[in-house]
Amino acid sequence: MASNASESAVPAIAHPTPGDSFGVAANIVYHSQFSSRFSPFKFEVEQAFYATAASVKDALVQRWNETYKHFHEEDPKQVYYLSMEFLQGRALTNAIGNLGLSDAYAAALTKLGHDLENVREQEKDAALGNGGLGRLASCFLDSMATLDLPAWGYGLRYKYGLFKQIISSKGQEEYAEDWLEKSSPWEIVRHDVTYPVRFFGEVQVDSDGRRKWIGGEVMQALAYDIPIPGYNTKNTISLRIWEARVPAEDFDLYAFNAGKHEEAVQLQLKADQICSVLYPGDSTEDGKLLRLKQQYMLCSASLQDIFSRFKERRGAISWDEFPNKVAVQLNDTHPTLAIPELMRILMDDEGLGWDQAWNITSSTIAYTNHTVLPEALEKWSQVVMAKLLPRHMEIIAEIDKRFQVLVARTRPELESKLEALQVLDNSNPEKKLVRMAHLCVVSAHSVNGVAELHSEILKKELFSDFYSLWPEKFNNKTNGVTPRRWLRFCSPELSAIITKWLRTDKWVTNLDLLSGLREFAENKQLQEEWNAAKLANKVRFADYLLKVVGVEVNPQTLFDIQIKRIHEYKRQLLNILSVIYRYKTIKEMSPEERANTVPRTVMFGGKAFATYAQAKRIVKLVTDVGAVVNNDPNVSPHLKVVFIPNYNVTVAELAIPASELSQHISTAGMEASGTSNMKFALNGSLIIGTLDGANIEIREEIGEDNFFLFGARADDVPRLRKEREQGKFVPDPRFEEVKDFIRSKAFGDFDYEPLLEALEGDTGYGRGDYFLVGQDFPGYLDAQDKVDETYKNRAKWMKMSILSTAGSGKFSSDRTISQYANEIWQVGQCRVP
Ligand code: Z57
Repeated sequence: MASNASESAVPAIAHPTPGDSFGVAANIVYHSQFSSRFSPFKFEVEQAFYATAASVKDALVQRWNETYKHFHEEDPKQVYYLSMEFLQGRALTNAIGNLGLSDAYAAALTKLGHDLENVREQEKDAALGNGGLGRLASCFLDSMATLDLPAWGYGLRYKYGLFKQIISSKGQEEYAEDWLEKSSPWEIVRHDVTYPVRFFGEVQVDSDGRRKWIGGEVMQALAYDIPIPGYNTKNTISLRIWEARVPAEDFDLYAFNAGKHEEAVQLQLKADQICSVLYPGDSTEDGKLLRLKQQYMLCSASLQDIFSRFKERRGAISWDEFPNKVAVQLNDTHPTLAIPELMRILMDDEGLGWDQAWNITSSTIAYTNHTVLPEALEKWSQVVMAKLLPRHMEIIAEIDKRFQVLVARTRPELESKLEALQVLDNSNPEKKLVRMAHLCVVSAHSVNGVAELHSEILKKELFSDFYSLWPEKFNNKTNGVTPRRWLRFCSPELSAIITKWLRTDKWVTNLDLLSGLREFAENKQLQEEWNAAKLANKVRFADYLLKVVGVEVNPQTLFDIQIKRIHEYKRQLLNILSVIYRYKTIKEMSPEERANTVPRTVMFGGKAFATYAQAKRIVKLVTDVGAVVNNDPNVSPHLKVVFIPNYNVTVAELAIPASELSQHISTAGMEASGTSNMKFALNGSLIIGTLDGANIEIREEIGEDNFFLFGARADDVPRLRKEREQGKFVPDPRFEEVKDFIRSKAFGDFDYEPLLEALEGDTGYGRGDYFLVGQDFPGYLDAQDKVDETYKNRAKWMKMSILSTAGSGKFSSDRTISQYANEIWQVGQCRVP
């Protein structure tokens, strides 16, 4: 088993190169010997992981230094992606894969008595994000590095990332997850990169009328860099995450002054709090002061860093050059404070006038919207904002004032709507608010949605009047996912087949080449190989479920998966209600009829926001249904229901390649894009879904025959909701039957009434079945019948599966990022020679 590293007959330190597994082994041994985790008596799998990661990090840091040296010399325009979330997952497989060192590391570890498969399992997910928005940011970093763009990601270094989900008999329970417990092997602390960040205080006016923000609490932001390697390129960029600190000098100063010791301790606590925890809301508004502090920490530190880089490269400063050297993309409204902060720096620190500062700010900043759900649109109290950031509140009020003047001057007919359009919402004098999305739309030069339908809804509904003012600002950038992590590395089996049939592996960086598979979609040989790869992935996932979750699933059954945050609009409830209907149906069948059904394993995974009661009830219902169905000896050979606990990036990497059918069944108009739909299609999983978000474009690309479509159209939703409220809706008897079955306590005596109640038209809240579960139920059952019928025809299913992959080329984040670079950022490639 594990060998003693000091006994290995390998030469001392060498740089890892593809052909040289001895050199790689030596490098690992070197790191193991100088690692605090290493004991000369053992070199076990955990030590092996940290030593391997340290060795890989050497290679990354070397490339990373070269990359930024090159950027510095070439001085191109750079892009800065500001995001409160980066959902990175594990890094080892990705790093060695991108470096082309997978085989070398596998061989080296074998020499050292280890197995790469086991070693990589040691790594904890970096879960500094909640869901789609955070994972998108991480896919974008991978593409920006791979496309040789001079780019940086900026985020926060939360101590606790997304909570760990444990499923007990009570349902979901949340536990803190300290991803830094054993330290992260990838980050590099940059004690040379720190900036002061101020909170509270007041605005002072100089004799010359210049305003200055002074006083308050001053903390320090300390940079940590995580290297992000591109695929097949030396370019390695950086995800820079900030940690809040009290500078040691300050602390000592206070500490030696006896009376102020307490104050020093308090400030330290406040600093620790800022980066303590990721807010775990996904599409939920969270109006907490601490969250606003986090947002400002990100914006202030990142902009200071951007300014210092801008200044460093030019002696005499021409501020109008700034937008030619800097592009800032805001990932949702979470980093909106970058707007008033940029204005403040330009005016108060650099002495520019409003108009010049405004032109620079708006040409620099671009905004991406990720949701139209009203409860997810950030609004901050003006009182809170004025207290925490007095100068920013002044600037925001001035932006609002000038916006009103502009509308009055240029579009008097909008006068009546002005209040609803303003940045400041003063409609309730007790609770005056800042509408962060309006601030973004008014200030940025680009506003984009994340799928065609979503971008249309932004123009026609959410921001329609802004669109009439500035049509040129609005654009679409359909999301994408990185084909490295989401196909090449998570399914090496399928990747090898694709490479074999396309006779090239160029598809990894040119995903459109996948369309070359179309001509072989009916080829028996390909279908057989395809089926075998999918089956291998199913077996691997079944092993995981048995080992980690303790449930037995049969890899010969249809693997049907819905994994995403639990939300009413995503309609996991629709899925489980149809499962209940299936259970009832199978239960009532004769043994002969049962033998004729398509056996299915229906799997759910996802986290519910801790205080989102309905979402948690849905989780509970799924597990309760599973307990009954899986233990029913007549039914369980034909149907199993599994809740996969603690869904995260690593679980996704196992589940997606194993999936044959995936569910993307949101109420039309509510899912901005979805990105797992792209990952599933890419992996040959067929989609059952509504005409929502990117589903529409996926269906267009892979062909409507290869997509199980059902449900109301986005255009019809408002009318259907109204009809529902007016009691005009006649429910399908099967819908009523399923609800009655739950009410009969068939799945235990947990109180499901609040869930069932919300499905009725007359809740008394005027929001009866807001998500149209009852409306879409019959169409959904029909679509599921079609799934079964199709699955019985293996050749047909395989053809559809191959065509799903073949049609996924558009959904590479390389395509998305190229569009951002060309159409929004005007940033070109800068490749390290
Ligand atoms: C989040 O993950 C998304 C939107 C939000 O407003 C917040 Br807050 C978090 C998601 C959307 O729900 C998905 O539809 C979309 O694919 C994803 O962002 C990336 O754009």
